[in-house]
Amino acid sequence: MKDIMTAPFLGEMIELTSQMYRLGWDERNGGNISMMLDEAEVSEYLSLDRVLRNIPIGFSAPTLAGRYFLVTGTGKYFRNVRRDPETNLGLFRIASDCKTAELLWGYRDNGRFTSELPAHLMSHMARLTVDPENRIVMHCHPTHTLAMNYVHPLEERAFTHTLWEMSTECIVVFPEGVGVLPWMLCGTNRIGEATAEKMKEFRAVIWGMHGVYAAGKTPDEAFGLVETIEKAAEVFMLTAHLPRINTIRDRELQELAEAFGVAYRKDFLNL
Ligand code: 2HA
Ligand code: ZN
Repeated sequence: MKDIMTAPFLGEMIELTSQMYRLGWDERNGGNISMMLDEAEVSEYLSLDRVLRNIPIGFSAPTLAGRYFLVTGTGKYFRNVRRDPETNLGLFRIASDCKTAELLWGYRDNGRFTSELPAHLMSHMARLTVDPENRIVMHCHPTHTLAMNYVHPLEERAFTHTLWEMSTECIVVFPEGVGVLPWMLCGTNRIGEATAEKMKEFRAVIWGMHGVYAAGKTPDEAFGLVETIEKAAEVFMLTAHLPRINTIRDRELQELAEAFGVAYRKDFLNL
């Protein structure tokens, strides 16, 4: 058995949490990440029949039975993950009852997974129906995206359109737009269900006045989505109070999307 501290998936999780913390996206215990792993890669580092603890997940995840997840811990700070991954992260398998997490490694201080597990696992289930290769769901509180929530209508079409206008790469990076949810109580199955519903259509979902969820096949895809949204939101916040004398026009956004061959939300443009 190889040492789990050398596992590429663990290294990737440490990089993600450290970089997100440094970018100011995850103050204190803000944010959470779930990474779906293949049984074959987990079995190189852990004995699959050595379950440390069973933890109820509080809902049923029927299509995830037997799937493995590396997930940040509840109340844990992203900034501490590198120093002590075994306390701040956990690796578990969803049991055959679909309602229990079988902990194989981590949460060493008797901790448990993020309070946002419903939104994570429900989002994984939703993304897998539209993209069988989806592996990552991440949640964070990027500063400018959050700021924009207070001064811009929380409406999918308008929010997406503004982001697209703020930087040329936006429509290419998220041609399907961004989903938007109103403010809702976090940590509940209800916000999990609402997020998952949006995740069938969008890889990025704004949680009104809270933060963003993003999904992807790889950490780069999910991270890149948040980065691009946050950059556009920053440009918006830097310019929102100034007279706008230039913009990328809708026919130019269309030209871009067509030149890059992406399936974009035509109905989000005024053509
Ligand atoms: O606790 O970000 O949404 C971490 C959070 C909750
Ligand atoms: Zn949050």
